[in-house]
Amino acid sequence: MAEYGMIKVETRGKVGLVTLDRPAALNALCDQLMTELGQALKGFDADPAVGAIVLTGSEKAFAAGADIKEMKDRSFPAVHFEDFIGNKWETVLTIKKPVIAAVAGFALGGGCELAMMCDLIIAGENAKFGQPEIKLGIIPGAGGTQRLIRAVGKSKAMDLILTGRMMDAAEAERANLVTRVVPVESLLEEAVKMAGVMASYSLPSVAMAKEAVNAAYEMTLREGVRFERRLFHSLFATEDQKEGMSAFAEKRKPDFRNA
Ligand code: CO8
Repeated sequence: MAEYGMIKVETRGKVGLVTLDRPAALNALCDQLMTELGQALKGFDADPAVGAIVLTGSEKAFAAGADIKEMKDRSFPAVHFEDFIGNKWETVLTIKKPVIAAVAGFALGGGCELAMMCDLIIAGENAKFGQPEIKLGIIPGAGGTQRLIRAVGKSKAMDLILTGRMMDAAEAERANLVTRVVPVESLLEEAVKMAGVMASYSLPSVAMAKEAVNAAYEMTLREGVRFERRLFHSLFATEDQKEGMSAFAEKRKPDFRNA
């Protein structure tokens, strides 16, 4: 497995695990870290032995945001011309396998945005989410204003983005930003267990289910339902659909081949 400087990469069964590992800066998301993260995610997506991915940080921080020290002297022409954040930050959106964000500690600014780009978030009890960019004289730049409102609604999104305050794990669960909250000690185990369940199914159906749910962000209901129907029909062309339904009828466990 490739060696990285700011992340750790390993597999647990059929689950690919990426751990952000820049403790001295609370996993601030600098250029090198985002480059490495993109490479690792693409590597797992291409690896047939991996069926789902967990992205996590440390107990203290998932990620405390984009690297402020790296950004602070950048000019408007430079960030505009290179489309600062651009593809490098959005690699996670191109991954076909499920990506679970397991968040303990701070998920702030770009860290919260990165978690929201994943397919779902599980939080440790000490998690703190926020979009504090307003305190720096900027606004969220990696989708925060758009994804937070879709997750938590307008009032809470405005509250968080305009005050820059942090929201704890319990509030994030009530607001539907996270699917569930677990003790910090069991966060990784729970996330890997959940990813393992996803990885046990037929990859074409898992990838299409994820694609269809994510499409709801960008389509009208009518378009989305039509899109879902097309994907649903296409799965009848897979061997795994025959296997899954035959196994049910024969009262046995299916043997999915991702085919
Ligand atoms: N960037 C760079 N360094 C950071 C960052 C950061 N975002 N966050 C923490 N660090 C560093 C600190 O500077 C400190 O380094 P050093 O020891 O060398 O001084 C080290 O990490 C530890 O941090 P603290 O001493 O501050 O730790 P505390 O426990 O006292 O406080 C906090 C923790 C509250 C998380 C605090 O560090 C903090 O407020 N951090 C900044 C949070 C923030 O404002 N995040 C938003 C950044 S802007 C952003 O994400 C915009 C995204 C736009 C899209 C992406 C574009 C690329």
